[in-house]
Amino acid sequence: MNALDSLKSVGFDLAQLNDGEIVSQSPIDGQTLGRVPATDAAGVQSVLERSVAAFHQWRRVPAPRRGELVRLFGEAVRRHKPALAELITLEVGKITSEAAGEVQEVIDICDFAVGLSRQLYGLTIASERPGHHMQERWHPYGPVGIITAFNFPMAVWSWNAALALICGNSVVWKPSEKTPLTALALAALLDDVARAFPEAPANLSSVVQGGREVGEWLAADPRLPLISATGSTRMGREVAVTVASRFGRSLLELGGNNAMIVAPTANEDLAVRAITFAAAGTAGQRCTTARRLYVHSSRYDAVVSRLKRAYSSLSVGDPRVTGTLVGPLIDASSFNAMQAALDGARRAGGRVHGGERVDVAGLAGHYVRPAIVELEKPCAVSDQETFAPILYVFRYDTIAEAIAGNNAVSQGLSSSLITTDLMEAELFLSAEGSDCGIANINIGPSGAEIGGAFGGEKETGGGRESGSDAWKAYMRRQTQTVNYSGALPLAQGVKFDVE
Ligand code: UN1
Repeated sequence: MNALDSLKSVGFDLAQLNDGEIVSQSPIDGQTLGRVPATDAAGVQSVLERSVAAFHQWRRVPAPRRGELVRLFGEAVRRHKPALAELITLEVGKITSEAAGEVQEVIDICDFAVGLSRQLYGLTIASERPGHHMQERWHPYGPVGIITAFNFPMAVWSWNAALALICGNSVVWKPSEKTPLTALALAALLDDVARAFPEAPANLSSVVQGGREVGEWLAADPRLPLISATGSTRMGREVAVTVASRFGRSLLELGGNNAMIVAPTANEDLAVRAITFAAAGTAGQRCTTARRLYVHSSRYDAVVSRLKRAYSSLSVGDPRVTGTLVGPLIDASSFNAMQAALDGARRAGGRVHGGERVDVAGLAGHYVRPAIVELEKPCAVSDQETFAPILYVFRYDTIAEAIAGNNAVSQGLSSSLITTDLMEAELFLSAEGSDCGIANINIGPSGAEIGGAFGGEKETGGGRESGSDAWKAYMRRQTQTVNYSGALPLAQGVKFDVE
């Protein structure tokens, strides 16, 4: 199947792909998959107007009915899973299994949101005044702006959209300009389901396409009380300031620089597999990718030499081919950024293994051998996130030193410790341990399930999406006090007697 067949099979009108400034190019071979028009300022204005109107209707629909819409959408995604996964592979270059895994995340969050649609619980609170009761209620919040990155072109939108919809909000999506087609395909499926759903208003979900300026228009517009943005720390910093300046709420999921620690008691087979998937999988293009590795001195030589062996046997190439584990980087600038980081590491004294271009017969994409870089100590490039498969490896002697290393970067998304020592594991998970939003034992930092809250601290932005109580970000909380006493006792014992 090609991209157009995938789009057609989910009911997308191909006439929309004729022309436009945004060109979807497959990282597999550089081939143009389609072109879509960028939404201009007037277009964004009218989308927002219609999205507000949709919100005003949708907030009146009972939450479990809103959940039913999301259930039907999840069913549609299930039916079209292979075509959607194929489109992710074509537009982002993920291997087939990982692309299918991403679509599965969409299905999983829909299931989660359906259950949640009957569990938007508030609290009842004991009032200090006789004949009064207090309660908290959660109300729909408004149209939600969702800005997503290229690397999870379906899952991250769905984490936001599935929750936003059951919470009674409309959604406006600005996908990455590198992945306009996956967005259109998924949005077309939701539109189909919504059209057949009696209570769903038109324009419940909209897509606006374009580059940075489109994101800026969304961030600046007070009609979007919540902006959920996933991407670089640079982008998040701008969005956060713009949204804060109008007292909007932002939910940010920005860069990660995730570390793994291999402790003296680690199971070596498990460690090598976990590291290789976390660092080289998805061609190093997950927010949760392992980018730094701390190995205990007693295990360093064995672990690093096994890792080098594992890396040299990784099959790099066409992600559509069975057996390929590492597909292409998204584009030339990503390849250049990777080479620049490796040069920086060499200048800092790092020993680089791998990282070179891999020629894949007949394919003009940017394929690389994932790199391992042995460093004596952290340096400028290992302190920053380069969105490519580079793993910086350090030696450590005490767990305190490894935890300090884990925490010594400005990002705080995910972290992991490979150990069979209970004390160390508990220390890592304690208040003195990892400072990240996600901390794992005996699995890598990537590949989180949707049931937990997803996000991180520090320059990762502090937002939490997906599972747990992340839904609260998509609603407004109202504290309500009802007086059924007939008298008017004031709180704090205040007297204010009026004749
Ligand atoms: C991302 O890279 O933006 O935990 C999301 C993971 C995936 C999601 C990553 N479930 O690796």
